[in-house]
Amino acid sequence: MSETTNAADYREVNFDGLVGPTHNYSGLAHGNVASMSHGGLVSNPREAALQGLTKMKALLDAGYAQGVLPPQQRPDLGALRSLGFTGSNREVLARAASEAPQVLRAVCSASSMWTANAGTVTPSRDAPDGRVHFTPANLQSSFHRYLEPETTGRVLAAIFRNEAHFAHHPVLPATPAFSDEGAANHTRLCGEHGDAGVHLFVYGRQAFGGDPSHEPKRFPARQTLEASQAVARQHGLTAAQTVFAQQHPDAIDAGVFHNDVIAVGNGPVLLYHAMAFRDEQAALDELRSKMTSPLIPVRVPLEAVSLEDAVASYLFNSQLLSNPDGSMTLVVPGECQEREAVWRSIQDHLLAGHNPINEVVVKDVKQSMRNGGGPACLRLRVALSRQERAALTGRVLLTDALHDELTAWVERHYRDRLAPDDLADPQLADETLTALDELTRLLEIGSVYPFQLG
Ligand code: SUG
Repeated sequence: MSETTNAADYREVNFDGLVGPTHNYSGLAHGNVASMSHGGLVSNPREAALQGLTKMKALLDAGYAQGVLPPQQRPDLGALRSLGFTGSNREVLARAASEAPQVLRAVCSASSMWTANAGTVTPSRDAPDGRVHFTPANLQSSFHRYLEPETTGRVLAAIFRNEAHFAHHPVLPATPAFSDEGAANHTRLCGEHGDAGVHLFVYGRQAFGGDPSHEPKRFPARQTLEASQAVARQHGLTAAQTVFAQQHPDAIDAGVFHNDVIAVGNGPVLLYHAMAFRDEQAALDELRSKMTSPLIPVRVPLEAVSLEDAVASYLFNSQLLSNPDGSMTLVVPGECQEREAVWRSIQDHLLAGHNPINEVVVKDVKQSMRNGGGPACLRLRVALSRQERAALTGRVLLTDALHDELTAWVERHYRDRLAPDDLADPQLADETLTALDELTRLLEIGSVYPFQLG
């Protein structure tokens, strides 16, 4: 942090992932109840991208700083070639469709839209060298997401290019012991965004020497303690700045595949479900002992919201945003209105409770929700000082004009219907490349895609 930067100069920027043109439902994510139950449905990529842009615009209009990150190149033809499919692009797609349809679906996934999994970010306020630190997540738990980090790293390095302000670390070894899913399992708690923060890393499993009886039985734990510790080390965070807490294994088995499906923090507030942590009291005690401002826990009990309701509604995958008057706004997905217990809990525990949350805004992100991605999954939070915001490369901070251009771009290029069989259509691959080439020019971020790099 430069000497002229003070706490009030910081703002949290939510960088939402633009939904890519191949958005589809392939049932790829084991342990993600929505993805598993919607596999095979026809998707609407245009509607999905427009729902995302509408959310971004609503938050911009409400006075929040909003950023945007581009989608990835899909189908990932390079991945198909590395798996032995040869010939022209058309031949590669046709062979993959007939010999390995599951693999084809995976290389078409638009999963990079969930930028909460793009990586972990430490604001300059907390880093020893005063720079913002980034580690792209290896996402090694599933093949379709394992394909993301290389381009993610290039995109982050292109936008946060200025070395005086931004530091980029290598992806952790993509092996189960260092399984890393990024900011979805990381929460920074602080007073104001520019105050010193404590970093809560939530893991599902300890790879080396962990007790197997503490692990989930049905679904995989996607984050290891070792991965979280390595990211904290890369970013120069000390023991006094970090808390490592284990996620409750029963929650993972009920479909809570990331901590951000059962808890969300902002400033000093930690909104969480009673089943979020294996040892709730220890996690809270350690947070309290390390934070410099008082922690405000907002606990939703199991009797009020069952794990099934939490997973179906994504109540905890909401965005919790700070307002200038000290109050907070919770941006929840539409599904919260459809579950009576959840909607009642929002009124009784959140709005009527003794905490800064005084507004709830409902947003429709149904296209993403059917794949298990709510409002919070769609954004990567980056707290930036005024100087750091000025040092960004490209047109990535949303304005009315950029919103309108992106909307027109989606309307020009996206299909309004994509069935699993359409993924083999070589025309779709061509359309996508044309759209992405235009997008990098529109965002002024330079060449980030494999097809642009040759
Ligand atoms: O990794 N779904 C994603 C959803 C990620 C949500 N992110 C956060 N909770 N932060 C996943 O499970 C489904 C794709 C498909 O089935 O087609 C998928 O990858």
